[in-house]
Amino acid sequence: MENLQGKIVFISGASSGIGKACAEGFAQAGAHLILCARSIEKVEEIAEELKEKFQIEILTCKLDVQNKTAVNEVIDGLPSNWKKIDILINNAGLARGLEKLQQGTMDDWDAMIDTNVKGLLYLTRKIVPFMLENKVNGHVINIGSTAGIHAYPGGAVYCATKAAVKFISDGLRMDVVDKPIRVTNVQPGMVETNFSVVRFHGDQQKADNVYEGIKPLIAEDIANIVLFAASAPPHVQICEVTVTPTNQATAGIVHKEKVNLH
Ligand code: 8X3
Repeated sequence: MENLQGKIVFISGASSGIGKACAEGFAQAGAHLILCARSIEKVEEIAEELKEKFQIEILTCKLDVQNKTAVNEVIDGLPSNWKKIDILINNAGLARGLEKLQQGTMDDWDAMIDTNVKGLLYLTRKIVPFMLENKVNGHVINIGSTAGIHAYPGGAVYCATKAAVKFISDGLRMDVVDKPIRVTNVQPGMVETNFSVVRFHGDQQKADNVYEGIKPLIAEDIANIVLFAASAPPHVQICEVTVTPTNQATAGIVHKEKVNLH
């Protein structure tokens, strides 16, 4: 396997969940990190802890990937030695709402499309040229979803954004086929993070119900797969990984043990 020591890894949405778990995994592997999130306080806290524990360098940035101007400014403003990014992890993403489309909230749609699709595109557009200029063995790792393979009721827009992540990954892989750049789309099913709390606008009870009666994946399960793809030898491109809990077959087909019937 490839040594990740000293590589520069850019992670969006690094303040929690899969992004945070990836930060921990790559830090442990000795990589240097650029951690971005809307909450600078949270990423700074994570950075302090990881720097001390693993003796690595970390740059933190406050960034809402929906904001094209902010993406341009943050990436253009990186110190030149930090622009030599080896691995981009497009993790920032969210689901909002589970209403039928005809009852959906347009602001929720904007947040999902602007973050999951446009934000991912903006970062990729800015960072892939650095990989080419710096002649690194670059790697773009997108966090897609099983929701991008099969739609489910109430998920039309979220599922569409993750289908877009799949096709952006496939298209980019073609666009860099003659370059030393790998593109991986990791498509997790149910992962217990703050994903459902965000989807239900902070309703913890509704979020807990999603994972009741099933053992969901945890963020570290996904980080392990991201690390595996990143540390494969440079000639090995893991194009796509789909991972679900054992009792989930597709985005919409889940077996749950009946609990708390009374
Ligand atoms: C998350 C997968 O099925 O919970 O991306 O929407 S699902």
